[in-house]
Amino acid sequence: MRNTPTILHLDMDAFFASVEQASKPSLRGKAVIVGGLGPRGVVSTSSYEARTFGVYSAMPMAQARRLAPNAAYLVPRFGLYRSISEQVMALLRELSPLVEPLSLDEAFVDLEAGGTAWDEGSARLAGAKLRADIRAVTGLTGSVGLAASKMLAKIASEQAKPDGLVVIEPGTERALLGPMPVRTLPGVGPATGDQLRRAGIATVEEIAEAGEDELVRLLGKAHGHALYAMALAHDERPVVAERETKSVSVEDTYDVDIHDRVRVGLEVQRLADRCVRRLRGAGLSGRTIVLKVRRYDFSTLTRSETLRGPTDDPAVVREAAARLLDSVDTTGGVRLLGVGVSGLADYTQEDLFAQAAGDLADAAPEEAVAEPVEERPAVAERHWPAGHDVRHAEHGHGWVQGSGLGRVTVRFETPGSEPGRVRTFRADDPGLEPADPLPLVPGGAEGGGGGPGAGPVAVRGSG
Ligand code: DCP
Ligand code: MG
Repeated sequence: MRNTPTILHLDMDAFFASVEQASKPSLRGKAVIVGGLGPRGVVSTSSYEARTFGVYSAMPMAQARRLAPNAAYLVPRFGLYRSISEQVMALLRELSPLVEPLSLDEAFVDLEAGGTAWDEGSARLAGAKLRADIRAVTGLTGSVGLAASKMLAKIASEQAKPDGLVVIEPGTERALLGPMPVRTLPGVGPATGDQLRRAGIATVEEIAEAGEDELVRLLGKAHGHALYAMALAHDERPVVAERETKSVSVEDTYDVDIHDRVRVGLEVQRLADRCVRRLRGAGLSGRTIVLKVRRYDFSTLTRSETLRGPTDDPAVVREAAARLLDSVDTTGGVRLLGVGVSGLADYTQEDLFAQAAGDLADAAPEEAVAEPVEERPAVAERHWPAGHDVRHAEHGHGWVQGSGLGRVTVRFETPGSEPGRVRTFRADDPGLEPADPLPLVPGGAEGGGGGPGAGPVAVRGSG
């Protein structure tokens, strides 16, 4: 392991919500919640103001509405988030060829490999300059962690949140990690956390004290060995430059074969949820759901189902995986299960259209994507998803604050303006049309598109 804090981890603060606040002056400093607004929607993220009400990622939207009834509720605009993400990743690539994105808003950078930093002082400067550049180009804040390993760099950026920079000096890692809960370590999810707790191990220090043999006994060879090394702050994983993602999948091997069919079903649901979290984290959706089953005798089966359109909806992936499981005989016992999604697509405006139409038609959003045939009339009609940009012939650029009962309420403001006024129109008002997002920093978007609020942001088109 190197002995300089030259691995950088960047994580943007409340990413989707911060983009919405930068885009909509009236929402700055306010509770903003982004996610699926349909009956089974979940929270993608919440602004820090909304977090004070206890609203967090992955919470059911209905619960969020109870906790924060006065927050602004918006549907995600993935095209916009992706274009901002590309600006941020471009700044990272100026620092080093070794940039490893983990999701739209998160990446590791090996500063030493880029010749950008060689000791603590130069690393600190590079981190501070990066944060300033991100703010100048995107108007957003990101938190930076610097350490001698990926694990510690990620812990550092978590400590830096929001809007900060933390350096973990080499040599101090073990003292820092010791009192932290075991869940801090990569690879420790709720299940492993429970298992360790039952063995009386709650902190990283207690893992180190338990010793490697005990860990291997508890968690199996590979996991136990890896976790023990992490607890001693040994993390040699290199920063790996971006590769094209072909599929997203997760799998679990069980120490004891699972025989109970109900339990197998529950594990598949859990894996489906985990897979979707990863998919969403990467800003992707996919059409083909894959189930992998390794049986007691090591025979391995894969089954797949292709939907009509890409999805990132946990309910859709769960249901498809359950259907696939129906066709697999598991009576002898199962030693490994996996769920994957392939046929990946970037989120497109069309996806959002379908989803929003589903919301308006008061149906579960996934039905608009996964159900066979049957055109919904609402898709052809005009609809106005909450948070999307519009332009009015007379009043100019604004965004949809709400719609329903044949009306649409628009707030007229732009990223560079003062908070704007609200007006209500008929949903079929001929002067009103959907618009592309404007650059968050007036004139700051790449391509230098003229004066304040000039051209629309380049949103990557559908594939
Ligand atoms: N995301 C999502 N569903 C989740 C988790 C995240 O759609 N269950 C999306 C929305 C987030 C983005 O991914 O804005 C980045 O995820 P982070 O975990 O980095 O969360 P935030 O950036 O929102 O907040 P933080 O400041 O804690 O990083
Ligand atoms: Mg983030």
